[in-house]
Amino acid sequence: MASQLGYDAVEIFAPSAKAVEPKEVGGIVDSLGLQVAALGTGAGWVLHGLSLSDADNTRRQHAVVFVREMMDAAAALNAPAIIGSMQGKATSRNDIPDAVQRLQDSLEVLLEHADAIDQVLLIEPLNRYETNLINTIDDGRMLCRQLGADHLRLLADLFHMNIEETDLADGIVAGQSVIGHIHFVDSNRRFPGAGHIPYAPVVSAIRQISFDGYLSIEGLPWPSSDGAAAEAIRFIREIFAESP
Ligand code: LER
Ligand code: MN
Repeated sequence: MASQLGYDAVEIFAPSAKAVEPKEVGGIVDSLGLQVAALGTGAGWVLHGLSLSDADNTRRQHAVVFVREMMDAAAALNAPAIIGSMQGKATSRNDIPDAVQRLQDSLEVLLEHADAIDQVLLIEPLNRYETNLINTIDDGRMLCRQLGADHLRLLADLFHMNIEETDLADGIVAGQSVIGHIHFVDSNRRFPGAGHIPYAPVVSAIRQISFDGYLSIEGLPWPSSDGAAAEAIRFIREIFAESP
């Protein structure tokens, strides 16, 4: 369906690295003229309760291994892995600085691996209802600066940004040097065009920073998966043609 609709790539959300057989997935996307845009690691949190900021060192170690295996599966498909909900959250306000430190420690290990396999790792700021660690593009930029890693980039998700940023376009421009991937989705998490994000300034900002990564549709399957996929690419073509 993605290929028929004219998409360049698909983003994969898999339950674990074992579920991604790179030869099989690579063969399918190759045969359809598609790429893999990214591989999400959120199942580590959703299905296994793992997080890179866990206060329990053994569990945190499991989270690091889970993400590292995902990074290897992604790299075999020439794609970056995404750390979104796997950043975890602090259990109380007081625990935030320590949790951020634990996240940084985990990321340092993973970024050494990213260097070794020469593949980007994406970290995604999430809205306040999902984490209290990395919420904004600014938080993400600070993290990038502190870690000083060659292979760390930000994933800018318009749904989260709509909740946390003062201004969507300003956030994108501020993230110019670090944004490597965009979740192009509307305020209500439906396909772009189905909510109330003003897209013209967002498109201008994306052009202004000469963004050359993927605009990935992480939208709800509304009114259906196929309907959302078809409407999203139609809207993207229209809005990019209209906003030169
Ligand atoms: C993942 O890309 C994301 O946006 C998170 O909200 C998942 O919970
Ligand atoms: Mn997202």
